[in-house]
Amino acid sequence: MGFYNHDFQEYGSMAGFDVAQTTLNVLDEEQVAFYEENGYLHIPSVYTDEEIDTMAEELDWQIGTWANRGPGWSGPWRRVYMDEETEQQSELIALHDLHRYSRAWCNAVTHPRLAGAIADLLGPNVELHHTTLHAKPPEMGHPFPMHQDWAFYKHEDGRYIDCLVHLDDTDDSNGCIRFLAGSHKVGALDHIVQNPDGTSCTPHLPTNDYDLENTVPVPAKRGDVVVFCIHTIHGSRINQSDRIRRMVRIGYRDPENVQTAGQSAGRPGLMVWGKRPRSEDSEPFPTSI
Ligand SMILES: O=C(O)CCC(=O)C(=O)O
Repeated sequence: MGFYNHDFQEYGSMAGFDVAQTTLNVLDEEQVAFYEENGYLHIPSVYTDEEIDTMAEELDWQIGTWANRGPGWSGPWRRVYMDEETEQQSELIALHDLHRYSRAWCNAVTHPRLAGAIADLLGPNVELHHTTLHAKPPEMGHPFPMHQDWAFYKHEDGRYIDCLVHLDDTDDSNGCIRFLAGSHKVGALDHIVQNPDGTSCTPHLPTNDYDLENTVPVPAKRGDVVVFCIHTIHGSRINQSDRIRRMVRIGYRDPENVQTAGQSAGRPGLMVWGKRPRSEDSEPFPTSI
């Protein structure tokens, strides 16, 4: 029986996941140790073929109906990564909060195999923070400069994990994700947020100091998820293949890791594993937001 007919707790119990246990739920100790050492982890086959087919179908509907298609991230890095002609033609298809647009994506963000794996890395309590689509169109699909996701949604500490859900097989030819292994250990870094003329640009790390050549490519299959710490430095190359490369990022945090700025700030998320602890000064959510 598929998980689409059940809420995650019910399905989690049926599928043998104990949402309250303190031992590992989905990952093994070697996987946890790899994440702790490198700041990223490739988790194969998180979604079944049937699940990913439904997610891909509804994603294509979201792309056709709601997503934005544009030049993507701004900044001086563009002319380092792309020649003039490519830079003018390169595009990114993006959309935030896919779980608010269709059911398959609501099910995807609460899937017990993913939520259980994140609990293995974060601790017993896991809160959904956001989802973001990054689709790279064929041939000149948008590359990503080296950066930490912390620069986009600043949190007090490293108890935050981003998950890249793969809707297509990836390798370097279509712009797979690449990481600077172990870079999460340096913590949050200042990013470039201004063009030379003083206007603002998308946060990124200096291209002279951070080179994609020094990163580890992590090719993955459709249905796999690659997870990484909010402080892990990463980027990706242009999509030079003849097919679109679709990837969706899901951000999860420990609910006690306070957000200080950026995307989705101040917005409470769904608890996908465990419980939201109450501190002495916290109040129940108001009904006006
Ligand atoms: O989609 C990609 O290739 C990279 C995405 C990325 O850097 C991010 O989501 O932070």
